[in-house]
This record gives sequence, C-alpha cells and structure tokens, in this order.
Amino acid sequence: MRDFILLLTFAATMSAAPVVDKVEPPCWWMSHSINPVRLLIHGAGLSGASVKASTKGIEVGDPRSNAAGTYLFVDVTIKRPGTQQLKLSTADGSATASFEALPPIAREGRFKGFSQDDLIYQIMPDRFANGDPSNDDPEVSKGLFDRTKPRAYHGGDLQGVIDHVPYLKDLGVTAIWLNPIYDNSNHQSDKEKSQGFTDYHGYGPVDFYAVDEHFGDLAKMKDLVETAHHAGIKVILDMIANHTGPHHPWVEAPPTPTWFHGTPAKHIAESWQAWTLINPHATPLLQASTLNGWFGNVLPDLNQDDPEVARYIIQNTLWWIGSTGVDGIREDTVPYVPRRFWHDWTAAIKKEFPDFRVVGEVADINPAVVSFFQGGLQQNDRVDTGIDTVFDFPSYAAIRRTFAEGKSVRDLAATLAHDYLYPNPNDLVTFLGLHDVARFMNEQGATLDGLKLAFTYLMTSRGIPMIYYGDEIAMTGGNDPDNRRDFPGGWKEDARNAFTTGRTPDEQHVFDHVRKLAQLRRDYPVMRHGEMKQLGVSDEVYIYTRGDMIILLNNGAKPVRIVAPAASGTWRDLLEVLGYIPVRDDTLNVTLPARSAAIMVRYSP
Ligand SMILES: [Ca+2]
Ligand SMILES: [Ca+2]
Ligand SMILES: [Ca+2]
Repeated sequence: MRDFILLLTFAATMSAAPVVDKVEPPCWWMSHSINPVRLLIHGAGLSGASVKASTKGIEVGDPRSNAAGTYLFVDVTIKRPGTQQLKLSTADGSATASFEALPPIAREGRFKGFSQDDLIYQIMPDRFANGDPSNDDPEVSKGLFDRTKPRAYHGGDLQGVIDHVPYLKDLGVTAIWLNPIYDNSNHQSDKEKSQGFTDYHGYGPVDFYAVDEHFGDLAKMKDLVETAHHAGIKVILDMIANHTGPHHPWVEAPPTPTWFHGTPAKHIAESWQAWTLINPHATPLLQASTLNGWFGNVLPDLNQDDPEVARYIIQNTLWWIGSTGVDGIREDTVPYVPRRFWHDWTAAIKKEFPDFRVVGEVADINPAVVSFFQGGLQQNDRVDTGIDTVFDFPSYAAIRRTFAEGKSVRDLAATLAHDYLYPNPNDLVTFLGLHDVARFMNEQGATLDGLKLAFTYLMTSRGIPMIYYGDEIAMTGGNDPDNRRDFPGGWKEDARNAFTTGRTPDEQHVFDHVRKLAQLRRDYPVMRHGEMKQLGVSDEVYIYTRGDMIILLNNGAKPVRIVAPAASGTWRDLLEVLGYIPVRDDTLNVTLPARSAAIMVRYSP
C-alpha cells in the first residue's frame, strides 16, 4: 500500500502538463469600462504557462501564476465578440479553456437603481415558494433537503419567485431583494447535524460565479429579472465582499498568499466593536478584530488590501450586474470591509452603471455608527464609501419598541433627531423586520393593531420602505432560523395558500392594510417625496406631515383628542377611520380611536 501511494505521488509530480478547470469570469463584454478584464484561471501545472487566444478577437497580456502553479492571472482585452479557446502551454504540454467575448451590454430597461419611489420586498429564496420540485434535493444522499428541519433546504427557488410576481405586483411592491443566490456548500455543518445545518440562506458562497443548484441557474435568474422588469418590479441582488463560506476551495489553496486574513488554523477571532471603526483615536490594531476577524469565527475573511482580491470582487460584482440586469445590490456586512475598498468598488459600479444603487448592511442600532457608512460625505478618515444608502436599523428598533411593545412614541420621534448625521436620511431603507431578527408578531406585546400602526408609520415616514416576506400577513417566528418559516401556500402540498384565497381573517386584515398603504404611496407622491415635519408628539400621539399631508398616529390604549394646525376647508382621511373632517380657523380637531392612524389630505370635490 505504501509503495502504491509513493507511486501516485511520483506520478503527480511527473505529469505536470497543465490542467484547467475554471476561468473566472467565464465571459466579459466589449466596450466595458473594465477592459482588459483580469481572468483568474484555476487548474494545475500552470507555472510558467503562456496563454494564446484562438482568434484576434481578444488580446492576451502576460500571465502570472501563483507559486503552486494552481492559479494563473491574465489580462484579456476584448476587441470583438465570439467564443475563444485559450491555449495554455508549458514545457510539459498544453490545455485549453473556453472564454466568451460578448457584445456590448444591453442596457434598455435594466440597471435602473431604486429610490424613494420604491417599495422593496425581501425574499429568502429557499423559504418563499417552490416553483421547481426537481431541484429540491440535487444530492439526495446528503440529506440537505428536509422541510421539517429549520436549518435544512426547504425547496424554495427562483421559479417560485417568478411564479409569484403577480402576487407582488398586486401587493404594490416595486422592487424585490433576494437573499444571496451564489452557489453555497453542499456540506452539512458537523455540529448540530440533527438540525440539518445547511447554507440554505446563501451567506456561505463556495463559487462566486454560479447560482446555487437548489435555486436554479443563471438562465433562471435572467428569467426572473426579465419577468420582474416586465411587471414594473426592480430586482436587488444580495452580494458579499467580506468573506467566503468555510468550504470555498480558496480556503485550502488560496490564489495568493495574502488572499485571506489568516488561515483556518490561525486567524483573528471576530468581535463586533463598531465604535473602533468610527473612532478617530482607534488604531488599526484595535480595529483588527472587527475588520479582519473571521465573521462569527467561522467565515474566512477576504483581504481586500490584496489588489488581486479587490480586483476579483469588483469584477465579480460587475459580472453579476451585467449578466443578470439587476437594478441594485444589498451589500452584506459593510463595516467589516476597509472603507477605501468600498470607495473603489462603488466607483467601478457607477462608472459602468450610473443609475445603479447600493444599500449596505450596517447592523447596528446606533445612528452614529450606521450613518458613518452612508456615502456622499468624507468622514474622519477622509473616505467617502460611495454606498448610496444603508438600512435604518436605529428606526427599526424604535418601531419595535413603540408599536410592538407599546412604549412611548416619543422614542420613535426622537430617533429621527439623529438624521442630521446621515449624508442623506431620506434614502434610508426602513423596515420593521428582516431575516436576522425575530418577527414583529413575536415581540412581547405585539398585536395586529400594533403591526398595522407600524406599517402605517413605515409607509408614511421618510425613507425607502421594505417589507420582509410574510410580514404583510402577520407571520410569526422567533429568532433565526424560526423567523424564516415557509410562506404558506408556496408549496403545492401546503394545507392552504396565503398567496391567494387561503388567508385567515387576521392575515387578510393586515394584507389589506399593507396593500392599501402601497396604493396610497403610489397615488400620492408627497408620501414618497414630501418633506417630513414633526408637528407634535406625546407618549401616545405622533403628528407629522409629508408635504401637505398630515399623518396622525395614536399608539395609546384609549381614544385621544388631537388638535393640529391645518388649512381651513374639508379634509379627508385616506385610511377611512375618520372620514371627511371640516376644518375651521386653521385648526384640525378630531378624536382618533385607540391604536389607530389617519392619513389626512385636503379634499377638493
Ligand atoms: Ca425547488
Ligand atoms: Ca450548492
Ligand atoms: Ca473583513
């Protein structure tokens, strides 16, 4: 046996003819702002290889291999579209690899960005709808698919999203954010195997140039974007630049020695110390556990200070945008990446796709931390990230305290006092739930009336509102993964279908309210663009305006008399709680029922 192993080793050393198994990116466009594009070719025996193209449609630069001969970096300039066979030759032999030179990117109706005119809907593809049962369990023996286990794959996919575009359109959604669709590992985590611990959520990529086979493929993703665009719905893709999944092949054999911060055996443990990132007195040493640590102490941390890593990520982002036609990106774990990288990354995106927009995840409830990462301003490090907007976690926390727990509404009003910190507070993406927090309805004290008030606030206050799938039907669920239950009716074997006629009365009640708010937001531009001004606030009552619209919220358990300045004439409550109200002496004087809201506009018959 020992001799046999020696023989194999010997054979491996001798048979050094080059082998190629992957070219990244697999294609690129003519007339692109990145031209030449840098290819990362993976294989074996690539040391000292020369690279020749099969036609004059592309020009090939001087290749460089890593020490192990497993990766080759080579620049290609695209002159004409067409399929290329790249021939890689060494003294020991040659190999070929395909690369597609594409015509210039088609732009019509694509890369549109998102704005205050939009209503975003977040979908976790594995948990929304199963449109293609044939992809549920690609590797049956591994047992990754099991709807009874909260951390296993449940079978939801891109076809399921396509199938429910009419539902989203009817609800009034104008943009969808999909959690990551990259190919994730087909390993189950060794710990907690009984729970079916998989990467169904998409945040552990093992291939940055492929769609996970549980969700579909690149062609299916293009279908999804086209179908959504046809319905007037934009698409926001979730992307990750901070880390890879623990099973990415780079972890065992990185393309450069500095590809990652550390190795599985020796790396910095991640510890979230956001204050070090915004603090002018903090040293790089103090920031290292947040910036360079392995997220959750599990996910290998990419080193964006290695220029090859930075270039790889930038090209990868532009490849996904160009290949799919998406309109925006939701970028994961923004604070854990050097801000200088974000500056370069957003500049590269905007150069090619000027209307494109990025929303960054800064999961912190301190506005001083969150605002630091919104682009449009150089902060104390002289860096402008260029990231268009960020999620409004501080408001989210206040919305929960106010409308779920029933605490004083002053807290919510006071949160907006920090808006002066943001380069652009009106573009913040606001929400009352998302995939990383327990559902609104699971908060202590949460009621349907509270949820409706929270939605009214969300859709009438400043920002770009976002709905987490299922909150529009008051879905319940505790912390991750319980907050990611399957949408009822997304699977044909489900007992009822809440996408159509199978809603319970409570679900229908909230759904109708959210749909109504979405319609109002569509029909009344001031709800999207009107300046937000606070007129009055007490423990129970919040009165504010959007342009010439007045919003009244009563978060208290009793009816309350509200007096507010308003032009004389007839006013009307768009939510139909108060009906038509005559206003005299420029004073609105109404009684608002317990835990309800009114959206007042001037009525002109
Ligand atoms: Ca499926
Ligand atoms: Ca996979
Ligand atoms: Ca990092």
